[in-house]
Amino acid sequence: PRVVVFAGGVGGSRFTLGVRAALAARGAEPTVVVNTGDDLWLSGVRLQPDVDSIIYALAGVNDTARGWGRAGDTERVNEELQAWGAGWPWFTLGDLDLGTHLARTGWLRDGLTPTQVLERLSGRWPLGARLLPMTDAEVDTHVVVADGERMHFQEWWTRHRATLTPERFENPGIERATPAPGVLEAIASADAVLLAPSNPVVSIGPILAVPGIRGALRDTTAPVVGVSPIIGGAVVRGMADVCLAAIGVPTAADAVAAHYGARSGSGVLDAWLVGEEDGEAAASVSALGIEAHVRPLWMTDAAASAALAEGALAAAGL
Ligand code: GDP
Ligand code: FO1
Ligand code: CA
Repeated sequence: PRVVVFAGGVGGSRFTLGVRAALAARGAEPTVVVNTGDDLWLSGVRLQPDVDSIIYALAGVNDTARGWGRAGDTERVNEELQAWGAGWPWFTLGDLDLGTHLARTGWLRDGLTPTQVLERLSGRWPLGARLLPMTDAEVDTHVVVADGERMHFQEWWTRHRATLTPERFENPGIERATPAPGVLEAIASADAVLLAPSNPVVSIGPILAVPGIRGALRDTTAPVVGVSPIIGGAVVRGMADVCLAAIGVPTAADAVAAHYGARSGSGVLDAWLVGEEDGEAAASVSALGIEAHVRPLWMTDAAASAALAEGALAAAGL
């Protein structure tokens, strides 16, 4: 079957690992549409945190404890950058990770598109998945905080740890962006589209905000199945609760489903996987016109991620 996954970093890569395993048993590989809203320029290089999280996780070279970057990385170059006063003092660029950024930046400067660069980056290890950026446009996520100050999402998160109350999230220029080549085609010809349990506001949000992608989800003949990133009324890790509050959505599995909406109405979901801890949310999800499936949602290891992916595929009728 042809399966498309929408994904951010940590939740996205854990879920993608599960989907890859579940599809391997069916002789297929997923196409993953990755959020590029987290991307930024720093010290002359282009970073793509969510893209790199997924590449590293699929290659098995990721730092699983920290949740970003390469396992066993060192920080010699970073110390030197800090000594020069370059980059951000609160932001660490690992030595191995910098190799990725240098390779990517060089290819971008050679004139390759982000899609072509990602194709090259995907060739080093057998990833068992096709990775596509959501768009080739630079539409980095900005956060506007209480006093009207605007900063890059990475500064808001890694420097301020989401302690500055966000007024809104913006992706400047996204209204003029187009989906990366292959994205609309993959959605249109899919047998299932899965929304990973990624941050609904700053991971799945930017993907859905690329003009044409939301419409493609509404038009595809494939079922669209989402997995709740909220378990027992709380985030597993990260700052999705702060992001959701900023857009007026409670940190609850059914509220996130309502935010995405039913495809039978004006939304994008046919089915929604909620945790066993949120069994009572299932009724309100069904009332939205979205099929609710109660499942264990904890991706604690590869087997749990694969079981979750099996549940999502089953909800899509695969
Ligand atoms: P980021 O880009 O690194 O922030 O990662 P994503 O946007 O892909 O995913 C972040 C979300 O993943 C958070 O809101 C977490 O609640 C969710 N998440 C992390 N681990 C799990 C898990 O094991 N199960 C579920 N259901 N959600 C998870
Ligand atoms: N997160 C941090 O909390 N501190 C860092 O210094 C940091 C560096 C970093 C470098 C490359 C990269 O791809 C990701 C990095 N992250 C870091 C993670 C990243 O900021 C976020 O956790 C995700 O973008 C959130 O989605
Ligand atoms: Ca992210």
